[in-house]
Amino acid sequence: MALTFYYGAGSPYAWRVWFALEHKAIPYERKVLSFADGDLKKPEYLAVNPRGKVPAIVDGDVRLHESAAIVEYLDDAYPDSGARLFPGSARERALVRRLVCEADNYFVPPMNRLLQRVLFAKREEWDPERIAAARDEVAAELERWAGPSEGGYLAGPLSAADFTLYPMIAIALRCEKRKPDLALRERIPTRILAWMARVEALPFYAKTWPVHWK
Ligand SMILES: N[C@@H](CCC(=O)N[C@@H](CS)C(=O)NCC(=O)O)C(=O)O
Repeated sequence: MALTFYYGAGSPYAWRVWFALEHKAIPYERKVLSFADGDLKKPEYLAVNPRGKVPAIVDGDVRLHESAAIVEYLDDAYPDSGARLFPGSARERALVRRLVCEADNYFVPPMNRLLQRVLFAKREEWDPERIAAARDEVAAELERWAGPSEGGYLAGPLSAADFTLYPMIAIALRCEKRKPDLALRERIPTRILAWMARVEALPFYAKTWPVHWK
């Protein structure tokens, strides 16, 4: 039986897992949950993920939530399928893990502040100073990222690091769609924009783009 992937459109964490499943060429059935309809808090989903968040997977008798753990599981459970999410030597794999930790620990907090202040706030409650401060924090964090290395991606070859950071930047940029004068894109280092273009050229990229962002 194919692995079941519980997904919510626009979730950068669910997007990470979708990228990983595609990269690993693992057969899966994707179940789309609706935030608006409260699907994530329904008993049938809470039985899968008691935290009521996406993503989650069910693979045989394995139930797993937390995107970083899912991505690690996919690489461990399907070592011979598709390409590795944590490729290379111990040292190279450690770099992938470090970048995943950095994205989750250091990019997410300012990203969340920006989302809260723009995407999830009513326009009439927008506070330009607090929005600009969050945008500056996101931009400052991206200045710390080296961008693509020799293999063309964040840790060299394409890896879990790319699949983690890309959706986070994409949702931050989504704020600019709602607030065109946000001026975030112009603050993103060109090396990061060049790396994003490489991710956007991946064959499975288009199908993973959140449907309501089209
Ligand atoms: N640390 C979790 C974060 C998951 C998460 O926060 N998902 C959000 C969507 S981006 C969610 O499901 N929120 C619904 C809620 O909290 O009610 C992961 O990496 O999977």
